[in-house]
Amino acid sequence: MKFGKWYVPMVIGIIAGMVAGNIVIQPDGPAPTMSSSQIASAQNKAFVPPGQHDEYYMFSSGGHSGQMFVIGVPSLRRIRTIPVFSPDSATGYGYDERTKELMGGFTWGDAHHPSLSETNGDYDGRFVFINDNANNRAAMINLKTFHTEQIIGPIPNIMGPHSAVFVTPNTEYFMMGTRFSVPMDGSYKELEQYKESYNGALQAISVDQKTGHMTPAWQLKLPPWNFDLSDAGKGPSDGWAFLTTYNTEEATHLLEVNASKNETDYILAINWKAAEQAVKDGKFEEVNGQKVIDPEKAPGIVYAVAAAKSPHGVDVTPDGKYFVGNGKLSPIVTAYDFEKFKQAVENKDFTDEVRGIPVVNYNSVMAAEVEAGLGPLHTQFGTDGYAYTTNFVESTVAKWKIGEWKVLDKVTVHYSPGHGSAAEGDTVSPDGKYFVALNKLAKDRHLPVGPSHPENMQLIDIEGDKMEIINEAPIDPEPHYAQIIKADKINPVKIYEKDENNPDAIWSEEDARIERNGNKVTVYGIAVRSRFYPDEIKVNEGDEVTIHLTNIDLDQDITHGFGINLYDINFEVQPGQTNTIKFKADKPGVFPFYCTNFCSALHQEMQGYMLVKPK
Ligand code: CUK
Ligand code: CUA
Repeated sequence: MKFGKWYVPMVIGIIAGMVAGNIVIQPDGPAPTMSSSQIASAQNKAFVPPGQHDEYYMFSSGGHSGQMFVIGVPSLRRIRTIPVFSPDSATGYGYDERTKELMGGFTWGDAHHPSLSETNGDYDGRFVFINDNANNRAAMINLKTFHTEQIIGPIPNIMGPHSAVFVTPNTEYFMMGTRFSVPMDGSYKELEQYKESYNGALQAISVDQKTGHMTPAWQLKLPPWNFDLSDAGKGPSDGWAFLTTYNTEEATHLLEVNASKNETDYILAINWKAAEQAVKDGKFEEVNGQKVIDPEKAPGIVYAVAAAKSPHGVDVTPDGKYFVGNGKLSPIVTAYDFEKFKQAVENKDFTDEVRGIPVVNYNSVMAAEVEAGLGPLHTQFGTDGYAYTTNFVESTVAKWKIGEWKVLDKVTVHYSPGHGSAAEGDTVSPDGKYFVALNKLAKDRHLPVGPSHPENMQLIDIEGDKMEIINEAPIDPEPHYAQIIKADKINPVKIYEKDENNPDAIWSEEDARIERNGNKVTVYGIAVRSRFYPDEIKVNEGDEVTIHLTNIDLDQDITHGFGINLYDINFEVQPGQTNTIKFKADKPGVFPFYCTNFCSALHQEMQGYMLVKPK
């Protein structure tokens, strides 16, 4: 099998670099400066004057911070951090009962890939989903409130759902492929039994269209390969999902580079509608409460096609006609023709079968090999068939065109881009205009802050023939992937609607009270500029205390906080919101509580006392 003209010495260089753990080839030294005309152009295009809003929201993964970052484009101003998998004392996330329960006892997560809900393959601004690679979880953020509303997991049988999440064109499902293989029944098996007893999987999670709530639907059992970034088909390829694998060697010690031994790995094409049908037909096994489909027993679901050495992301073109695999250890991006792929499947034009998975004839379905550069990782799309691929090793973004299949322009970024994100760039109708390179290293691009530097986002104007860097900003670790959506698609609520039926809520100071039942004390309180009612809470040492607090200030942006000194408690109530905390009054003494969130000129006066009477 041949993959076009390879730069053999470069490939060897990349692999040698990978082995040495030294794949970053940029020299240290001052960052290149822009010319005055470039600066003028950048100011003109990226400056958003005070008081004006950005044209786009960018939802970025917060990586191992466990959170999601909301950033304005083109200003690159960080507008909000949405706490998801880690506690956040600034918003009280992880302290009150609702969010404590959401976090399920974990204190961190590794959020990689946000996925905005779609209707007909276009972002619809309802929800955004994100995966937790560390703890096999998935979260849903409601874009009406920008709150994490649901977290599911740890989902049994799967491990490290990294190649996730990606939604199907009408958000029927979002899917997560696994990075790690494990014994799928949760049992103990030695690594020597890896090939027989370990499996990867594709997890499908169904989405309630009204609420956005998630339910694990089924799991597709896959060989013990590691799966990388995936995408759902659209248009003609709707009904299919694509995953790359980079460990067809089935290696357990990847650092010995035995996972890079094979000249080719695979892209898996998965007919998820056939998988859905298999579940309806009862062709699954129930394992730990999950419906597990074994493709060897339900053929017609999984196909493989060769891909250049250890591919990274696979992306589907806006028209759904091609899926493109990014070579990582090979300098090419391969475009596969989906129509030809379907024909090859129908004609059984297979060259091989691996673990019961038919391998489709590469030469029948390959449309083009684009020489993108060193270390191509991910591709996004613009208007008129333009595509933008991040090259990690050579720190560039390459622009190429579907159909022409050659690189038309390249821009050097600083440094080492992982993902890139174009405006609506993975939908059926990308906007063009902007591309943000999510660079893994900032090095000397910003003021030095000690040995470790932030990551670096660079905004590239992609409207003209030549790409132009017009803005950049540091960002905390780690924006793996981000999606950029038109700002007018999102309409958050200004206040929580008054919920008269919530038994925990009260709406006037007359209803404020403290109830005692044995050693259980329940406080029904309100926060209103600038007092708490009640503002004296008297309990006995050892009491089980529940505090329901409602913010009756039904005014935009009047959020109150509630922190208790030395009790490790702090939470917030947004306008119209009721939140609850429960704790044991196990420390006797006098403990002030106060509003932690600035709310008025009398914010400093907004306080009270909790008196815990010793036994
Ligand atoms: S993976 Cu490709 S660069 Cu987590 Cu999205 Cu990081
Ligand atoms: Cu209420 Cu500060």
